Amino acid sequence: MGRGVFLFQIFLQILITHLLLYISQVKSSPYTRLCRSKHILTVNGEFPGPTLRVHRGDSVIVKAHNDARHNITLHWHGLKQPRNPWSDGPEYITQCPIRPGQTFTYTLNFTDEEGTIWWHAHNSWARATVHGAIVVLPKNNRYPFPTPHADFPLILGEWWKRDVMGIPGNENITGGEPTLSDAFTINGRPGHLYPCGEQEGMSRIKVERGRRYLFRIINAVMDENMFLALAGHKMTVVGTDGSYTKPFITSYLMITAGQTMDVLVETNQSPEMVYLVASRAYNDAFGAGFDHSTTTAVLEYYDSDGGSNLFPRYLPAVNDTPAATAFTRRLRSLVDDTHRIDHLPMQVDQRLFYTFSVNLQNCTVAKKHCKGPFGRRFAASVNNISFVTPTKVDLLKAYYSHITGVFESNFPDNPPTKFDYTGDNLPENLLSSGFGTRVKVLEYNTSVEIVLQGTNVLVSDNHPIHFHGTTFFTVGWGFGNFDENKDPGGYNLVDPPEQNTVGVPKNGWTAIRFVADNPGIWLMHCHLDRHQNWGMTMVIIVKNGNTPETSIIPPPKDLPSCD
Ligand SMILES: *[C@@H]1O[C@H](CO)[C@@H](O)[C@H](O)[C@H]1NC(C)=O
Ligand SMILES: *[C@@H]1O[C@H](CO)[C@@H](O)[C@H](O)[C@H]1NC(C)=O
Ligand SMILES: *[C@@H]1O[C@H](CO)[C@@H](O)[C@H](O)[C@H]1NC(C)=O
Ligand SMILES: *[C@@H]1O[C@H](CO)[C@@H](O)[C@H](O)[C@H]1NC(C)=O
Ligand SMILES: *[C@@H]1O[C@H](CO)[C@@H](O)[C@H](O)[C@H]1NC(C)=O
Ligand SMILES: *[C@@H]1O[C@H](CO)[C@@H](O)[C@H](O)[C@H]1NC(C)=O
Ligand SMILES: [Cu+2]
Repeated sequence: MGRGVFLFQIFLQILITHLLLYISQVKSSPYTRLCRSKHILTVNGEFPGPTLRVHRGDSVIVKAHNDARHNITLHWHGLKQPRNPWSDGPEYITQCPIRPGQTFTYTLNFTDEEGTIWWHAHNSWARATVHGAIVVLPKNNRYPFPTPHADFPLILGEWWKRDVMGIPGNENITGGEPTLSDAFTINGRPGHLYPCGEQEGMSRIKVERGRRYLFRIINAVMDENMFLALAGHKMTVVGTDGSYTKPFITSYLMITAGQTMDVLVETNQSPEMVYLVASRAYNDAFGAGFDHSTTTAVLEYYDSDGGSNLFPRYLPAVNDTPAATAFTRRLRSLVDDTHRIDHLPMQVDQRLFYTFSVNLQNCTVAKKHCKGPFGRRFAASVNNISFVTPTKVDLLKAYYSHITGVFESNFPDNPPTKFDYTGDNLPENLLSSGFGTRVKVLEYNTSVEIVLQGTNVLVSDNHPIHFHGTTFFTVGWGFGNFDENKDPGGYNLVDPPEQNTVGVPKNGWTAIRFVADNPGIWLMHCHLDRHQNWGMTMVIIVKNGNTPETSIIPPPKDLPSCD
């Protein structure tokens, strides 16, 4: 394929508690899937990329050397990055891209997270292939459950026969939907239900009988929330997004784009069968999902002589919103003598109300650029503002160096127009959004509640909303419009789940709380990349506190410049 070789190289060096040195060599990365070969952007030639294994409390230096022909940045999804927005990664938000030939050093301090988080590229659509797991082990390996025999990442992804780096540009040119992928994948492989899936090999997880394993499930899919089920075995959910949950047993998961789930599995079944992990989209919006595509991987006992494939008894249908919400409802934080949630604000200093809409812009350019519904262009917004990403300088530099004219500090606390957000047949004049680079500024240490309200403006769906720079507690959610008089009475202030990504229910709302104690510039966006590209993004600035210990650290010396 005459598309050139896209390589990307990264050196990992773990300092402080471990003196391990990981040096990885670049390799050319041709991959064949669905009987077609192409070159993809990878870290160290691997797809999915290498797993970063650390203990809570470690500091890690990652030297990211860009040996590709594309710009790149890396984001550490779920890592709080206290006082260090410089290493957060989103392009033109906290840094300019690392250009071909350049190196940038990310510093990762693992302070609060424990469990599974992940890393991915945060520029254009590079994260489709540039992603991997981050395993944060507890100090002294003290888990709040019996120590698992072993653990495995199960990374859900997507595969396109075409070059993914062309997708966002093309989508912007046409104004329509981005090209749908050709397959979902588990650990990089589509599985036996796709053309050529069986010949090209399935992802296989080999287990011993009579053991307890920890599966670290990551939804790295670009554009879908996912259902997942495992044949023959119960799954016990014990964590999500780098925090522990009260254990619960389930036969399926709904994991939104960007989330992680830690799941214990006891290998107590007969080795006479081969057990399948199966995953398909959860997508309840019109035509946006692709329905019948199910990715599979194999769970196989070492003493198995290869019996027949057992498919999970129950995997919810693509539009099964009740199944999605029944699962989500069960997530609760683990609270005991050693796991407290004392950073959950009981009193709130600032209440914000943000609407999340998919919009349509009237066609003001040539018709070939208006391939969305009704001959218009897609957009998406938060409080009716479609975010415009700067291109000449990143927001953090503009903020830190007092460069004016890059952003405005007037992101609205409430939607500019009140309407029946989740009503049917909403009036035409609600369809179009405004554009802008507006940020919300929070004083240091503010206790914040944000109600995330989904709307039915063009179409409603479950939007997986991801916050950088903080975790939050999901204290409530419901269908329809949030009722400020009634709904807070039903909040869970005892054991709400602590998350970095939450699926706002289709035609519903979610209330989250957090303390703004991490100074910096932090992105908040929908983790469905088409919505993010259309503008369903906003930025929060948390101001410095009064002391050096509560302020942003100075920029690293090798910070890339946009010039
Ligand atoms: C990160 O951890 C290292 C090592 O403990 C420390 O020197 C550094 O100050 C930390 N960075 C921040 C921003 O706290
Ligand atoms: C997207 O398209 C619009 C309208 O055609 C254009 O103004 C804008 O510059 C494009 N953005 C990118 C990133 O290509
Ligand atoms: C978009 O076009 C529709 C149909 O022609 C019209 O009713 C509406 O007012 C237009 N909206 C804007 C914001 O111009
Ligand atoms: C959104 O902003 C656009 C452009 O300013 C405006 O035409 C539209 O009425 C606004 N819609 C809502 C719901 O506020
Ligand atoms: C943050 O706010 C809490 C509660 O209001 C207060 O107890 C604490 O001292 C504040 N911390 C700082 C560093 O201002
Ligand atoms: C790569 O980044 C530089 C610096 O911001 C920018 O000027 C250039 O346009 C980018 N290249 C692409 C292909 O986006
Ligand atoms: Cu969305």
